[in-house]
Amino acid sequence: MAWRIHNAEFVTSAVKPEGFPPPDRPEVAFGGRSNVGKSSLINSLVQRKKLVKTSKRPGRTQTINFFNVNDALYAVDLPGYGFARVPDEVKDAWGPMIEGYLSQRPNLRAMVVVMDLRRGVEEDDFELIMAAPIFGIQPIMVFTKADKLSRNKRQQRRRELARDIEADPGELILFSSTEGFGRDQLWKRILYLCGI
Ligand SMILES: Nc1nc2c(ncn2[C@@H]2O[C@H](COP(=O)(O)OP(=O)(O)OP(=O)(O)O)[C@@H](O)[C@H]2O)c(=O)[nH]1
Ligand SMILES: [Mg+2]
Repeated sequence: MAWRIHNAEFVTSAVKPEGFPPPDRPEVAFGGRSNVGKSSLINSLVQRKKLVKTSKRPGRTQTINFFNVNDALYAVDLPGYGFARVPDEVKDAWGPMIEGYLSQRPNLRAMVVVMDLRRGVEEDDFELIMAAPIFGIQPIMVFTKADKLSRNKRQQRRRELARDIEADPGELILFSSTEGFGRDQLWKRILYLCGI
């Protein structure tokens, strides 16, 4: 596709609106459960293996991290939710931090809700999907780690999930950060919502 990544760099990390960069370009955020693969997904999108720190242990990303992509948009890596082993103070800080973010970013165009294809849409995910439009943001549902299922299982899962959320199966984006599939479909959707 025509969109090629010529520049992807870390801009800043913040927990409060005072620390966010000026809202001078369209922005897309990546939310989802802890350890689901949000940071890996961003690396895969920008084709930089180590731009965003990832980890086998849940709770790796604990602040809101802004990345400049092609000087055209910000990609924002959010800390994950829903993992029991994350310390209480981190859990308690999550809600206000995310709400502060969602309500203070006039340039935010899309929220990629990253889910595990095997687990599907869980309660916290559903809440985020429902909350996004309240802040005027379009949710994009992406199911990652799709490489962990066989081709047949993947398509079966696609149909099941589409039925669950009353969507067209073709609308669901199946993704794999390790194998790189789903990338073009996701970029297309992000760029469309960002008006690029
Ligand atoms: N097989 C496979 N593994 C993946 C994929 N995406 C992420 N992983 C692995 O899942 C683990 C978690 O990945 P991260 O990208 O750090 O997850 P995160 O959602 O950013 O996690 P937090 O920052 O803790 O919220 C790492 O061990 C990754 O290598 C994928 O598409 N396929
Ligand atoms: Mg992370």
